[in-house]
Amino acid sequence: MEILVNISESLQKGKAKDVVELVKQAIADGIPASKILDQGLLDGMGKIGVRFKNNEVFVPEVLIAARALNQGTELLKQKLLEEGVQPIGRAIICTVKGDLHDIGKNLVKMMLEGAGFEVMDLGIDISEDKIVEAVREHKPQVLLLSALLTTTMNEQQVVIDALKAAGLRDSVKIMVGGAPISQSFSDQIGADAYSPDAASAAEVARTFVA
Ligand code: B1M
Repeated sequence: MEILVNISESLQKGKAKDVVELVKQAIADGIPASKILDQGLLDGMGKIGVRFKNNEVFVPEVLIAARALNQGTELLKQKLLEEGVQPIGRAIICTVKGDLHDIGKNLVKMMLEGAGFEVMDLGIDISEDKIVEAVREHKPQVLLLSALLTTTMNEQQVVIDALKAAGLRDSVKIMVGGAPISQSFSDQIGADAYSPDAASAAEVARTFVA
């Protein structure tokens, strides 16, 4: 449907106003909200994710596209509830204790939302105790930990140990990422997956709820 292609393309260009107008038009045309979401907004965000991964677009373009995505989904929320559309899964994300970097984490969050997850963002500088509590209370399928400093990357291990001690380790898939993190570090600390960038994080998270 042409209007869905236009939504996707406007989103990729970061044209939030056009996205809003087109989404309103699509709703008025009687297109189901789930279709507008999947074939319009999420299609656009998915394509931006691929181009970001290939270094064809950069952080500002992703942030602008994500703003357009948010404005579009805001219009669809009520309709989606009425149609009974469920998120594909629940994820918790944060930057670990002692670390204030959140640009990468926010990108990962946006990609996860773009992939259809309900994402709870605990924020930055989050202690293992708070993470354990959040996992206990909200029972996510996926927990994503971001660390940007060599001095805070070991906090990811601390979180995994705390989840083990709380008997919650096997209740959640743990993904780690951030500039100093590698596959071998992820293996060493017993995480379930490492992702080098936001787009692949969303792809891997999807496999955990498939
Ligand atoms: Co700081 N900082 N910083 N910093 N900072 C770095 C990380 C650093 C490499 C700069 C440098 O020295 N060259 C260096 C770390 C050195 C090291 O540990 N080896 C550093 C330092 C030293 C510091 C301070 C200690 C500086 C000081 O005060 N002396 C201090 C620490 C504060 C703290 O956290 N306690 C500090 C502070 C800051 C600012 C507050 C000023 C600011 C952060 C603002 C913010 O985030 N709101 C800042 C910034 C901006 C940077 C740089 C310049 C940029 C980081 C960034 O946002 N990149 C950074 C240098 C650099 O990377 N060029 C630097 C863009 C972002 C999209 O990439 O976060 O890597 P990134 O995320 C990627 C992937 O890593 C991945 O996906 C993202 C997108 O694809 N990813 C995940 C990230 N999290 C993931 C989680 C996942 C999966 C993938 O879950 C599974």
